[in-house]
Order: sequence, then C-alpha cells, then structure tokens
Amino acid sequence: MPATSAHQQFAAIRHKVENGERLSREDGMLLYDPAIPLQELGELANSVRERLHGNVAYYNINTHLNPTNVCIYRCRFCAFRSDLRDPKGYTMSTEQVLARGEEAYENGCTEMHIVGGLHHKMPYSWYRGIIETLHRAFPTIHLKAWTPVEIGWFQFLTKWSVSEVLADLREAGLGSLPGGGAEIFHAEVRDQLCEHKADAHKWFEVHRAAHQLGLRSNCTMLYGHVEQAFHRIDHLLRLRELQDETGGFQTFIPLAFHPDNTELAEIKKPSALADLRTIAVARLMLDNVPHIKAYWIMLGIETAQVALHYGADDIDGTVRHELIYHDAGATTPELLTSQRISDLIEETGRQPVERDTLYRHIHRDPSDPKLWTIGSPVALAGN
Ligand code: V47
Repeated sequence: MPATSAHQQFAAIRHKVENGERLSREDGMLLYDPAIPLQELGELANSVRERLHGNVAYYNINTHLNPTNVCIYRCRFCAFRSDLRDPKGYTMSTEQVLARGEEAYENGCTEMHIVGGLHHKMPYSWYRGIIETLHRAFPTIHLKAWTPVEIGWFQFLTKWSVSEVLADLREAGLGSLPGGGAEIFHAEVRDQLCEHKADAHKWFEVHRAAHQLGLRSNCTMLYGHVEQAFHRIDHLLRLRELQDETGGFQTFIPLAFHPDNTELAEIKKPSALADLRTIAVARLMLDNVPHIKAYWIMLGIETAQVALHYGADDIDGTVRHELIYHDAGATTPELLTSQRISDLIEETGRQPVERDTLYRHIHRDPSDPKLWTIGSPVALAGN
C-alpha cells in the first residue's frame, strides 16, 4: 500500500475516532501498517484513553499464587509448566497456600491472582479448596482465579456444566476470572501453539457464562510469536463482540511473548515499539472495554510508563511471586512497593489511583496501610 494512501486512510480513522464511531476490521489492519507512524497512532489512542479516564492511572496491591506448575499440557510458549517427576515440579499444601494468604494480608493486598497447571493427580476438590480456604481465612481479599483452561478441566473432572462449575466456585469465594488462556483465538495460530488446550469456543463459553452469573472478568492476547496482524485484529474483534453482548470484561491486557526456556526460544521478544503499537491498537479497537492494562512485569517498567500515554490507563499491581514471565526470561523485579508504583505513575504526569479488582477506589488508613476501605468509582476531572 503506498504511504500516501495509508495516510489518507488514517485520516479517515482519526475522523471516526473523534466522532465516536466504531473501527472496522480493515481499519484495524491499517493501524498495524508500519506506514502509520507510531507517534500519531499513540496520540489518537491517548485521546480515547483521556476521554474515558482523564489523567487517572490505576494500580492495585496484589499477589500471585500458582498452586502447582504440574500440567498435562505442553503449550509451546510456556516456560512455567512441569512434569510431575521433574525436579522443578511443585504442588502446594494447604499450609503453603494459607501462608501466602497471610503474607498477602499482612502486605495490604486487595487481590490474589490465582492460576496454575492442570495437575492430573489432583481432584476438583483440591482446586476448589484453595479458593474456599483463602476466602474463609481472608474474606477481604478478592480472589481472581482460574482461566477457561482450568474451568474446562474442572468440567472434565466433575462432569458439570460451565455454569455449574462457576457457581460452585463462586460459592467457595471466587471473585472474578483473570484474562489468561486466550493466547490467539484463530485456529491457524492456536493449533501451532497449544493444539490440545481449551479452544476459542471454550474460552468464550466460560467468559460468557461468568458474565451471565454476574462475575466480571479480564481478557488477554499473547502476541509476538507466530501470529500476524490479521490474527491479532481477529482476536480483538472476537473480544469486542462478546463485550457487546455481555459487558462483563473490565480490562484487556496485551501479553508480549517471552521466548526464554520455551519451545519457541528462537523467536525474538517483541520490541518496545511493537508493544506500544499493540497497546494503542487495542485501545482504539476495543471501544467497549473500559480499561487497557500495561502489565509492567511483561513490558518492563519504562515501556509500561510510556504506555500510559499510548492508550493504557492501568499498570497492574505490586505483583508478588510472579512465575510465568520470570520463568520465561522476564528481567523485571519480582515486586514493586506501592510507593514505588505510585511514584512511577506520577513520573509520567498521570494521577495514581489505587483500585480494587473491580476498579473501585481504595482508601488506606495512613496509620496502618494494611487497613483499607473501598470507596466509589473514581470521579474524573471535568465530570
Ligand atoms: O495465558 C504464558 C501468557 C498468560 C508466556 O487478568 C506467556 O489481570 C508471554 O493471563 N511469554 C497468563 N506470555 C497471564 C495472564 C495475566 C497476567 C496479568 C494480569 C492478568 C489479569 C492476566 O500468560 C497465559 C499466556 O497467555 N504466557 N507463557 C510466555 N512465555
């Protein structure tokens, strides 16, 4: 496509965005055209981000819990999984899970992000018990747990429907679903990455059922491996379609592929420019998803900071005990303090706001930061 034509088309896209019109598949493809300068794309995405969230940038105080890395699947992009008898393999006891909850509570966490492997020796009651045990002991901590891959496995174990599994987990204390397991929905790519894992149909079935039960969820896209722009746009459009139907997604998190220790180790990690372009494209295409998260663990701190001006309004949290990215070569710190994360946001000129998992403002007691209350959603400047 000649550069002039791409520029004319971009002017038409800018016009649509300024008028609040929805972008098409073709528009999305154009946004990935290198002829469109990243700076201009970023400015347009930033205008949408500021229209939605003013100058606010969100973060939370959270911790990760991966109760086991033993997994029946061998996804080619995964460096975290292990076989049962591998020295790297582990499975946590109830005491270890509780100790993690205690640590989270003592550090003022409002959320535990819980995902792991599909352990062929563990019954459904073990997975459910993790939620129930944590919820009983620490009822104020929101448990954002299990992807459609796990929910599909629980269905296999229990022979229940998706809604029955979700309702049972909610009764145990499940608060919401994280966005993982989405990878790339298009079968051309998914079959190359994780042929046997829950497919796109299952992923959407689970999130639709969760939304219908009143549970909120997040969504992700793993990019920078064997996929092309066409597959990324197709992925975003499928998410937008479910969001039109249910409105249950809170945040979209683009996840850059980290190749170390995976079967795809020969692929180079996406550049910061590719990361920023994907953040911006996501903000423009997902016009019905409220938040775009720049996950600092995956992007690196500096790129996540820049992303707050390229369409992102959330930087994720303090993140204790992250393993999935660190096993795959992430060199980001294992944890940031809340003061540091707030300073990093302020440095970008944005106003840091601590949120809970459902994007409600958190007020901390200055005399004891581990005591907090939930406020109403943040009022934006000019509203
Ligand atoms: O589904 C696995 C990805 C996801 C690699 O909901 C990899 O708030 C890159 O979903 N390189 C799990 N990515 C992480 C996830 C997530 C993270 C932060 C916040 C939220 C949220 C969700 O990580 C997996 C997969 O797509 N992943 N291995 C890798 N080598």
